[in-house]
Amino acid sequence: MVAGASAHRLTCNFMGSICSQVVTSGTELTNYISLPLSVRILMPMRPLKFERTLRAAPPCRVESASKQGETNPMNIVRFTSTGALLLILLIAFPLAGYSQDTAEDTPPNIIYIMVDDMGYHDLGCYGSTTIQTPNIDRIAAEGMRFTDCYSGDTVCASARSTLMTGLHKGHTPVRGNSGGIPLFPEDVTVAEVLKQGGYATGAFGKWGLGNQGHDGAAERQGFDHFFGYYNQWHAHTYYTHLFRNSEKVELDGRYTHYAIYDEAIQFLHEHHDEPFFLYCPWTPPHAAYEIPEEDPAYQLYKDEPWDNSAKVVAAMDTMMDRQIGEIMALLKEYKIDDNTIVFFTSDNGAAKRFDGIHNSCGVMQGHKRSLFEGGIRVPMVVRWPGHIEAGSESDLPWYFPDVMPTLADLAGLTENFDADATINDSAGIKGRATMDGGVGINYVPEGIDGISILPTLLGQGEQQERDYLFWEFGGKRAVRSGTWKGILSGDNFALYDLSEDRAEQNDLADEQPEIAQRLRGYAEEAYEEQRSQQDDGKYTGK
Ligand SMILES: [Ca+2]
Ligand SMILES: [Ca+2]
Repeated sequence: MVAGASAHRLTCNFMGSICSQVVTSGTELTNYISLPLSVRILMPMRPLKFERTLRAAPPCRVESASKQGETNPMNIVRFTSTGALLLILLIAFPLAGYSQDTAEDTPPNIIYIMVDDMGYHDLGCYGSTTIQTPNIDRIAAEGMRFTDCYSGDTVCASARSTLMTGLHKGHTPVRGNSGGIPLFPEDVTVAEVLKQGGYATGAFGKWGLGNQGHDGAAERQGFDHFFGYYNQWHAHTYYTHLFRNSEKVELDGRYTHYAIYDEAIQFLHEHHDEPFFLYCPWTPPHAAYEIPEEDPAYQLYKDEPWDNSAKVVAAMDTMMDRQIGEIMALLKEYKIDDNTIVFFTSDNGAAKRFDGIHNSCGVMQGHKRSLFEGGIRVPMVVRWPGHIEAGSESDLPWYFPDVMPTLADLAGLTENFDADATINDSAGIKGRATMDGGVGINYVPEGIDGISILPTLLGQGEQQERDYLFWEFGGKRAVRSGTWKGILSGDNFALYDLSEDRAEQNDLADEQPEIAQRLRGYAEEAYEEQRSQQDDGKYTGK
């Protein structure tokens, strides 16, 4: 290459023993010829499709070195001659034919961490100045932060039902909050979808959708392994027994969340070398406000001039942040950091606002058990290096029912649709092909309320739009459409413009009658009568 001609950068991701090497000259590149053939050529922000058939790897991206791109420094191969470029392409493409069963054909691992009753503003990356969450803040800095993400409900169990089924509160099977109202066998969960896609599935924390030994139990709803509380009333203390796949486990006074965390880590150790779905519906900072006094996170806040619940909530958040930092370090240790997508969120708004201390809901009205923004808007940060742009932010309104189709999309489970297969009789849902005469369910049911938000996460493709998001609680209904939010309470319908009025102070229903009428129509159409909300056994504390 003549002097002054632009150099080129070829960005590749070589897996296996060579993945951490940085090559600086064309000469050294020839060393790769004799290396193992498990090679993946993978681009940051590349189109995403995990096909399960042999196919050619996508071509490497070649870009001018004078245009400084945001590439992963670990995977940069630099060279300065077109000869070397041709050599690399010649090397790479024959190797690409051997990419079957390598990471190229492997869907990403999925970690979904959902803490309990954490407020929208209780993280540094959402403006907290009192609660230290450096590791979660780093997930945001290295991934995408959502400003307008919502839970599917304003309390624990039904929020989990919307998350697990892709159905909003007007359709989802579990609408009550006793913790003992069960999912039925025919209800399709996120875990069942991913399990049919070959994922190892584990849940560690608070289930809330059926008691131990019943059909709603997590291990009968797609999870290979569950450890924690089945009934959320059981989760109102951190010093009790737990359950592992419905078997009672005595902890002899150990803090339950430590045990839950340890078992989640054990799951990672056991499944790091295969696609896994690690679901962590962790219980902190839900009341009771309890944490071992010797925990470093409590020590951090013990001398603050706050009431004790404010100290303990902060400590619980910082404790989980520390554990999340350990999980992220473990992903790096296992070299699965770049093939693991990590979600962090809260299951509903803050249980207490802590105004004047943490200001957990900021200007938003309400808190847990309210359909105002303070009750349903939640933090959501998502990290997947090389795929989700670092430090990005989105104001897309989305919520828990979107998780199932999004994760299925991530896992490449959106092919082979069978519109005629009936897979959920009670909900009248038709959808994807079934296995074994409809017992095991393949893929995402048609007719769910959620949509995939993968195009937004990846910054590519067209994000599907929809008319509205829907919530119901205590006889009130709420909808969001664009920046408009409406709340139906009895005969009264209030309309707010969230772009200017996140506090929902100014009812514009009279000023904007057409918009109010449209949203009220959504609120009325979205709700269908619930099926039996009978507990499968009242929680007895046993
Ligand atoms: Ca909750
Ligand atoms: Ca099921």
